[in-house]
Amino acid sequence: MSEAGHGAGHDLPIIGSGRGTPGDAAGHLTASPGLLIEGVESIATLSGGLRRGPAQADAAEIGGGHLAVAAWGDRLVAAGPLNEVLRRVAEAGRSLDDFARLDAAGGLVTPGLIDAHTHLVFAGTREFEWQMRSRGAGYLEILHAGGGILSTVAATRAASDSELLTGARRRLSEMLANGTTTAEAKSGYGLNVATEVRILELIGLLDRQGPVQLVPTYLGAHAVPAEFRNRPEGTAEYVDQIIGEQLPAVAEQGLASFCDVFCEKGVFDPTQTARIFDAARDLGLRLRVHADELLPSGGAELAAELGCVSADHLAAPSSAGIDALALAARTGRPVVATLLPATSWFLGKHHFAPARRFIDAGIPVALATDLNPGTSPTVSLPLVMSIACVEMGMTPAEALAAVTVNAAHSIGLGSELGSVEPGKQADLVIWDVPNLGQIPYWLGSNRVSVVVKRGRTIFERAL
Ligand code: IZC
Ligand code: ZN
Repeated sequence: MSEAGHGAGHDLPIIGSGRGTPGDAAGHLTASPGLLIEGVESIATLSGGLRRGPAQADAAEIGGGHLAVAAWGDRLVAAGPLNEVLRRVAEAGRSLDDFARLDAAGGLVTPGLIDAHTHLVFAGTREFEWQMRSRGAGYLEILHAGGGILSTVAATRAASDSELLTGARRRLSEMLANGTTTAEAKSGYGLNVATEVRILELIGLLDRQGPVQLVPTYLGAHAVPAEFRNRPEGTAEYVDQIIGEQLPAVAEQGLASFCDVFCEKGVFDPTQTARIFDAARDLGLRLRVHADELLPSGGAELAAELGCVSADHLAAPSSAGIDALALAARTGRPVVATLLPATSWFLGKHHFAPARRFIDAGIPVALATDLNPGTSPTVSLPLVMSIACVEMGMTPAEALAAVTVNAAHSIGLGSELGSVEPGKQADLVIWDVPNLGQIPYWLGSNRVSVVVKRGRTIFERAL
C-alpha cells in the first residue's frame, strides 16, 4: 500500500490466535495449516545466500504488484506472481480451502527481521550513566569505577526470575512490533555460575514460549565482576573461573549455542579471549566476539584466526584486522561483521564502523541493535537501518540484507532463516510501505503491518 493508502491496514483480517504454532509450547492451534498472503506490491526475497561485496546491495526483489506468498505449516512454499504461486500450491496437491488468506493491501513483504546481537535479559536502567557520559565521562572509566556493566550486574543478580522475565517480555513484544522474528540473546549480567546459568535458562524459557525465536549466547566474559577486581590477579582468576566452572556448567546443560567475549583494551585481551574460546570450542560452542568497539584491540584479527561466526561492533578495527576479515571472506571462511551503529550513536562517538570499507573488501555485513541498558536501549532494527544509512553510508538494500540474510548467517541459521525462499521457515513481515527504501526512510516511525512467524500471524498493527 502506498503512503496515501496506509489506512487500508484496518481491513486486514485477523487470523490465528496471534500466538504459537502447531506443536509448540503454547499449543494454540490455528484453523488452517496454510497461509496465503495476497495483494503484495513487492517482495524483497533476499534469496541467494550470504551477501558480500556488491551483492550486499542485492535484495533479490520481485516487483510489479499482484504478488503473493504461500506457506504450509511453518515452511515457505512459494513467492512471486499470484498465478505462479497458485499453480505451485496446486502442484503440491493443496486445496486453497486449507489456506488462511491475508491481504497485504499493496504493501512490501520481507523476511522476518533478525536481531543478531542483544543483551535482552537485564534488570535496572542506566539513564544516569548516559547523562554522565554526555558531560564527558568515558564508558570504560565508568565501568572501572564500578558502574556501567557492573551496575547492571548488581541489579540483575538481585532481581527475581519473574522480574527478569517481565522486563525481557516487554522488550520482546516491542521488538516483534518492529518486525523482529528472531534474536540472539546474551547472558553477561550474572558473571558467576549461578546467575549466568539462570539468565540462559530464562532465555531458553522465553524461546520456548515464543513467538520471537531466541538464539542463546553465553557471555560470562563481559566484565570482571566486583568480587575479583581488587585482587592483583583478579582478571586471570576470573578467566580461570569462566573456563573451569562457568563454561562447563553452561555446556553440560546445553544452555548456549555461542560463546562471546568482550575483547577490548581494559576488559579482556586477545590472549585471554583466545583461552576462553579454545575451551568453549572444545565444549562444542560456536564463537562470536565483541571486537574493537572502542579501540583497536586485536579483536578482528582474532575473530579471523579462530574462525568466529561473527565479529561484532568493529567501530575501531585496525587495518590489519580488516585485512584479516577480508582474507577470511575470500578464502571461504567468512566472519560476519555484525555492526551496531545505534551504540556508536548513543555513545555520542561520531565514530562509526567503516561499513563501506568492509563491503568494498568483500566482508559480509550484518546490523543489530545491541539492545542493552547502557549503550543501546533500543529494540528497533528499522531505526538501526536508518542510522546505518545516515552515518555509515549503507544503502537501504544493503541495510535490509544486513538485518535478514546476513544476520541469519551471523547467528549460524543461514540455511533456515533470513530469506523468502521455498523450504525456509515462514518468517515474514508485511510493511505498510511500497518499497524497501521507505523502511529506513521513515525515521523512528514504525511501518510494520503484520508479522508472521513459522507460518502464523503473530502481530498485526491497528492503524
Ligand atoms: O551493558 O554496557 N559494550 N557491553 C559491551 C555493553 C556495551 C553492554 C553494557
Ligand atoms: Zn554487546
